[in-house]
Amino acid sequence: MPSRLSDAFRGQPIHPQQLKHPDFTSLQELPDSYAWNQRDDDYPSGDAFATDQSVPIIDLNDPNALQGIGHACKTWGVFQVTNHGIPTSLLDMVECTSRTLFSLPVHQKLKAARSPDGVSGYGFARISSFFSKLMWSEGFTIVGSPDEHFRLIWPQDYRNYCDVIKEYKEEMKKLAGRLMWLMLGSLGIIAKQDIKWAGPKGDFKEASAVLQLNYYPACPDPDRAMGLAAHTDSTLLTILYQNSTSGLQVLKEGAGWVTVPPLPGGLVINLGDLMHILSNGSYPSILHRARVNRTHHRFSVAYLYGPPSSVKISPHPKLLGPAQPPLYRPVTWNEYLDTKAKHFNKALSSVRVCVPLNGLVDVNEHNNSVTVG
Ligand SMILES: O=C(O)CCC(=O)C(=O)O
Repeated sequence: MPSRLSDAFRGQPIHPQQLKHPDFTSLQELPDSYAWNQRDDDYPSGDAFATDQSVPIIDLNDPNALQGIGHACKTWGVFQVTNHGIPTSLLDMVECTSRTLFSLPVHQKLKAARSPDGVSGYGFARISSFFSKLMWSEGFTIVGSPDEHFRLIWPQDYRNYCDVIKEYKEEMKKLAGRLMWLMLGSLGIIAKQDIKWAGPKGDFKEASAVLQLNYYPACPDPDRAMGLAAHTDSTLLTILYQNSTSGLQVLKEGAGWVTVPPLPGGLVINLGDLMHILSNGSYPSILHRARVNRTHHRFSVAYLYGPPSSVKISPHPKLLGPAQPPLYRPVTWNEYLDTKAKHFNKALSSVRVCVPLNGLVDVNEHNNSVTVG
């Protein structure tokens, strides 16, 4: 994990109002501070309009998975995977850990509260500081080991919960490395030496990651509430587990907000801003948000994956040529997080060095007002 990740957020401390976490279960009506209007974010609001488009599903055992992933990355920037090798029992255990954590009384969870300028721990969505309205969700961010924070919450039996998280992170790391090669392969980058930071074995051993547990309590007025506002992730890629309650939506150009339905045993893979940079703008970093449900609680677990802290991500040389100049300057994950924390809705354009030539379109151009993830 980038060691300076917390520094990247210091410019945007959480507003004190956002530190007073409510007990959602006690709220029978949606407080005004949680009621979102169209003007509270810059994107189409309300329900996704009818579309026959759906996020691609890729079976990782399919011999044509690479082609399927290439197509999904280019046209959507998000897809779901099956046969990914993560045991269902582990997904169940991580959901159970998350459910147990979030169902604790607020005062107990606040023992592990994220500090105003920190990253790890319990609290509101980090992106809350960029919006005037509050989000109907709770989060728990795990950077490195969960031991320190879990010990505060469960002094007696934190070890079991820590073991689940550690195992989950290890398995996710392997899957993320596999997905990286599939995505790179689909861009025509296939040799291990083409990505030096993948390491001698090509297993991306030094990669960084953050685990984000999200909880969206049942909400008395879901149409006016927002679980997590529209944002793109700063990552190379994100692996999202969602429980059986739907809520994740992605913004598909020409179709509006498309719901990504929970797929039993499946995982959602979305591309982040760093992959958009690496692909020189050809793979979109997908704008997404989470809605809430009137009767069902929703849980999701996001594995946010990026390069080692010293590595600069830049448009890959194999994708460049006289008619394809690099669109972005090289950035480390830390530098990009710094940029995103300051200019969240202009982060990609602020690291951009040139406009595409020959009528080529930067696929994230329409996302000019993306927010930090
Ligand atoms: O809960 C979800 O479906 C989305 C979560 C997400 O976007 C995030 O944690 O950054």
